[in-house]
Amino acid sequence: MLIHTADLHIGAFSRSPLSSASLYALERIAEYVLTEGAEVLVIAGDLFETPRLENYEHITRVARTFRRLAGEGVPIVAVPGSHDSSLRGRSLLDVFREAGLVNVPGFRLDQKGLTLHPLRVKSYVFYGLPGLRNSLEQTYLSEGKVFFEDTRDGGPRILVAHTSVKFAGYDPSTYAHRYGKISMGGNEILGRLPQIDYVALGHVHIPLPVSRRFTGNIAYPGAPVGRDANDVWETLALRKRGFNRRILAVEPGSGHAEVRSILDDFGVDVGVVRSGYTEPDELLREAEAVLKDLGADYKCLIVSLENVPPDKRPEVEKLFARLAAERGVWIHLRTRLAEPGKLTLDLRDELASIEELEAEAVRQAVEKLGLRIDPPRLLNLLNILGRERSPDVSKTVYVEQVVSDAMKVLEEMFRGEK
Ligand SMILES: [Mn+2]
Repeated sequence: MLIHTADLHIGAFSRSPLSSASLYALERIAEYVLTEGAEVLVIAGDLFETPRLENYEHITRVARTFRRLAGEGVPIVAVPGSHDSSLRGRSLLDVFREAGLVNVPGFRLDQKGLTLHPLRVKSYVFYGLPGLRNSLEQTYLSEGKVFFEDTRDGGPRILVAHTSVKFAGYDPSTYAHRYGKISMGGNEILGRLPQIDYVALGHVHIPLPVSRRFTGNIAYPGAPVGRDANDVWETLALRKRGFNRRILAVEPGSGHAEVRSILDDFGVDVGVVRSGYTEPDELLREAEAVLKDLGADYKCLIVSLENVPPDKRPEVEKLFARLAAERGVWIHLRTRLAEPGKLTLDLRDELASIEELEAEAVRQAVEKLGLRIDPPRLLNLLNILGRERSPDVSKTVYVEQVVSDAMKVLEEMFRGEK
């Protein structure tokens, strides 16, 4: 039996109370591996949030967990994900592979395509499809350029794949903003594979299929914790449906597998405050009332506020930032501003040029909306987004240039360089 997980994203939620939640999840998964008597732990990509992690305490805890499993005779098979992959072997996963703590099935990338090498671990034969930058692995798949090097080894064949596929009523194209633009059929991929008994997927953070037990040959376990507010929100949605985050216990048969969900909260509890804007004391009382009922180690609060007067938004942000810091809670604040349509500007006639007029309008809008942005920088961003394409520039080049220029400005804004 295998335990199948993916998308731990260790290193995500950095500098927040949630930053060690995925580590705790990994340690809990290791417990399950041992108590369930699994032969192999499969991690289908995105073990780490980035190829390089700087938090040595986190790296040490990962090493300790891996060594514990190794000591108990349980190997780990992992593939690089879109987040932690580095084709030149410069990722943290490569360090663990070199140390003998993780098995990574090999692959070769050349003009012919992507060739996957078999790797025998215990009674299984593993192939690994890495998640590549810009979902390049999907291009190889859809063009039929993924090849499986054959092996004489017997035993169930497992493909560990970090990619986006369509199956079980799930269409990744509707989640394109999160998982990349290309969608393709799961059966389409499976039809091309040499006899594969189970495809252990990673990349999509919601569990698919959402079933406690099923017979099948492909599944996303989903992320145990996730990496951002969308994932925390989905954790809440799953629980409302009587489900939860999970890992999979997989017993491969011939051409299919018996799969069982092991549901767990992984130490994360999520609460929601929905409210119209009121006085800060009242908002705090509402938040405290929800916090009081959160039981787990990692407390998450999603605060959704309507009708926030624009000039009050900085104050509300500070209020919840302080609460988060004081109470060791991860808080995600969504604010909807009150009557944004009523923004009126007072532009004097004597402004000589369009440039002066624009600058003054942006200055007033920033002030009235309570934005913490340097007006010239916002104007610069607006100009980039409104840039026209000249006929001698291709659409692709134009879009890439606009996005790249806008990202530069946005990065400066988020770094707080006013
Ligand atoms: Mn992921």
